Amino acid sequence: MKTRAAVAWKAGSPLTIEEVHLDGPRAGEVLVEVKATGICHTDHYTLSGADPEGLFPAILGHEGAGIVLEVGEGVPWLKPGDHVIPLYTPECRQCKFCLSRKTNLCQAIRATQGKGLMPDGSSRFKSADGQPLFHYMGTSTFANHIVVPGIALAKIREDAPFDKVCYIGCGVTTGVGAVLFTAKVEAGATVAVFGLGGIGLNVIQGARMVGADKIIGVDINPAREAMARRFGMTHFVNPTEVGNVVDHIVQLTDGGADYSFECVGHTPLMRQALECTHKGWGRSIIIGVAPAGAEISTRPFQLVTGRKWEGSAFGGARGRTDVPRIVDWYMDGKLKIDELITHKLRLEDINEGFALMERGESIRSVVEF
Ligand code: NAD
Ligand code: AHE
Ligand code: ZN
Repeated sequence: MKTRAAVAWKAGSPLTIEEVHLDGPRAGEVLVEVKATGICHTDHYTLSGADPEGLFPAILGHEGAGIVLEVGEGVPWLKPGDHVIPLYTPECRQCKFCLSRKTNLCQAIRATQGKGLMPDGSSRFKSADGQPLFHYMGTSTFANHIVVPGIALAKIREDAPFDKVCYIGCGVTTGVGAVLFTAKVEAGATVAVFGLGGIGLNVIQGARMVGADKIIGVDINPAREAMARRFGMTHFVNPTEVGNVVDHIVQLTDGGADYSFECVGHTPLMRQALECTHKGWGRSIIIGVAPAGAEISTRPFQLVTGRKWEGSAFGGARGRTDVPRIVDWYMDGKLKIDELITHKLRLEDINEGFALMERGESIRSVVEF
């Protein structure tokens, strides 16, 4: 079939809107009509050329929601008409990783996904002149129609609005899940959040959901303060206004935060996030994605004295199991999403979504098809 997509031809260049060819689903695969997609900073990161796994030409996008149109053989749990959220972290429920119960990082299709291909090693997308286009994160939600492995689709309730719950496909789940599933923050804890964008604000609302006591937000953009306070932040720190961010947070928290989350992808901040946690038990969770070649460092003494450095991908969520529950939390009013979607765009205007992010003017831009 033919469909419309925003194509990334090369690193650093704007996307172009094209009519592209899409082959139908093979065994284990599903054809989905994407109704809406968010633009996450990770799309920006890959488009910039900083992603060592970045491939071009490709169709980016990984924060979508849509409707199943056709189901290949061997996917009995889905049928045409089902509402779904594509999962860049699938859940096969059979691989060593899924069966371990210790991680959400299903590896069933990770190798081909990282090469921009479907599990059989081929692409379903071609440009109008027949050139194969790479898939991205197994999702490519900047296309109006996509083919996705069945294990990479979470079935969600039909009354959930696509233009809001698409954000659960990455940002909401990543932020809220890092608090609930990765860190398992407890009521009364003190939490420091570095970076108050599309991810960090969801860490803040996760911390509020579990009853954290002090929730400290750190951002160089003063415009983030008001929104973060609405989501539960109790203290705002602008690094350009305090001498030493680590000392400042240690003072605010009587010795250090119980938990911190880095939601920017900047290695000096990752160090600060670790070092502002409490001696003996502080845990710092890296969420931000740093550019190719970047490395983190700290004095090993920070770890010897009981702080723990950890990471979280897709909030530690098992997509097919947890994403439908997170959609319910939103529909039941336990989670806020609408306020974070600051801009709605047509596919033709998708480059404006990237520009708004660069200028720090948007939290989430959502493209509706
Ligand atoms: P965003 O652009 O919406 O937000 C980034 C925020 O960081 C902005 O508010 C910006 O002002 C702030 N910031 C930038 N430099 C800063 C600094 N030096 N000090 C303090 N604040 C600073 O981005 P996002 O969509 O929230 O994504 C954040 C990061 O999380 C990105 O690196 C993204 O790739 C990553 N991410 C990771 C996962 C995962 O599963 N681990 C999932 C989604 C996104
Ligand atoms: N390709 C990058 C890695 C990017 C990365 O860490 N991605 C996160 C999700 S970001 C979503 O916005 C993730 O899930 N990582 C686990 C995985 O298996 O990719 C690089 O640096 O190579
Ligand atoms: Zn993302």
